[in-house]
Amino acid sequence: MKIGIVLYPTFGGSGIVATELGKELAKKNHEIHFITYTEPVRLGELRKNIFYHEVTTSDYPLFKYTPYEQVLTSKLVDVVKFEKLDLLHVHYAIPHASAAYMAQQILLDQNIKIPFITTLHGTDITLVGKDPSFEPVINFSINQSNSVTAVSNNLKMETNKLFHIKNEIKVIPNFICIKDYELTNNNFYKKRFAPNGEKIICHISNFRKVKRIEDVLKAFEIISNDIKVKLLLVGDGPERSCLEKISRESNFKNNIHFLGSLKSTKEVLNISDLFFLPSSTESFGLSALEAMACNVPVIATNTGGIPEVVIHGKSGMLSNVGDFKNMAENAVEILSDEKKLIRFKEGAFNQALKFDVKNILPKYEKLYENCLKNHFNK
Ligand code: GMT
Repeated sequence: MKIGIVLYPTFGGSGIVATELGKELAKKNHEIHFITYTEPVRLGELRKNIFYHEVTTSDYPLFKYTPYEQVLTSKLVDVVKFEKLDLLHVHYAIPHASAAYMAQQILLDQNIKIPFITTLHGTDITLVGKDPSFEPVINFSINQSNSVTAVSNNLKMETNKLFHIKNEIKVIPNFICIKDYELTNNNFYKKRFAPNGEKIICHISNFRKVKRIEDVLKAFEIISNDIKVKLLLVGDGPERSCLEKISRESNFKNNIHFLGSLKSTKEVLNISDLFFLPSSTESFGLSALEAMACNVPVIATNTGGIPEVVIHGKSGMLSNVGDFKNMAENAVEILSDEKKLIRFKEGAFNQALKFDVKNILPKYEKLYENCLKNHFNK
């Protein structure tokens, strides 16, 4: 199949899932065309069956805001026609689903039929999408999609609650390629950050408010009273400078490291003992899955789709949103008992195996086949 994948190319989970999906499909001899505004961070080197089409906008003095959606639409029309694509798969509804719908209509006018699939990732529904300034367009373009998927049952439920959705939303969970997370020799990094055998806690995100990283700092302070620990914070975003200020003013400043954004997080996860994800909402929690793939148990909140990914008492522990004291207690319970820690590490890895690409990729391939069949039999 020739598939156009539209995505956000940044460190966010939706872009990572879309890029990894394209890479895996390319390995199975599908021809993949990534369409976005800059090279996706996880794309890596040139590969067989993978092409990248950049959407370039130009400024015109009249435009206060660059009309990205229109430029993307034109690019979709161009790529579908020239590369003879079979279908479009757009990740994150805003503005990709409405751009795909528009491209579909323009192509139809030229007697070219192409279906498009929309994958909902979370904030496109739960935070941004429900905003009245986006809602009618999102609602319409989800209903116009030839197939719709959500990354968790919870996101499907939220979408049906917040919008008037007429078509069936199929749940296809996010995935990881477990082989990519194999343990490597990590002594160098371990010594660098934990020279005296301290346990390592880490958090990885885009440092937005929804991640509640201040709860990681509060829990870390409590944990530090009982256990020798170091905290690694990976990523960047609007909350970073405020968090840096809090941490610099704390008694633990020498035990907290802000590492910034990393293209590969495996090296940090491979030296970590616990991963923290105290978000106020999370449709799935891809970073938690990546942690578990590296044998790292997760301390998280029992919100959104997280309980579908992290199993309380097995692959991690869940607390109510904002209950950093309970998160700290759970962390101490796991970290202070070596046998328990090993059991949780095994539990984390076993849970991650369920989301290995070999279990999830066939679901997407089947979806594509059905979508094409339905579209052309209409
Ligand atoms: O986590 C973010 O804020 C980024 C966002 C994105 O769109 O990249 O992540 C969302 O999609 C990920 C991939 O499906 C999910 O794993 C995240 O849980 C989801 N984030 C939220 O729902 C807050």
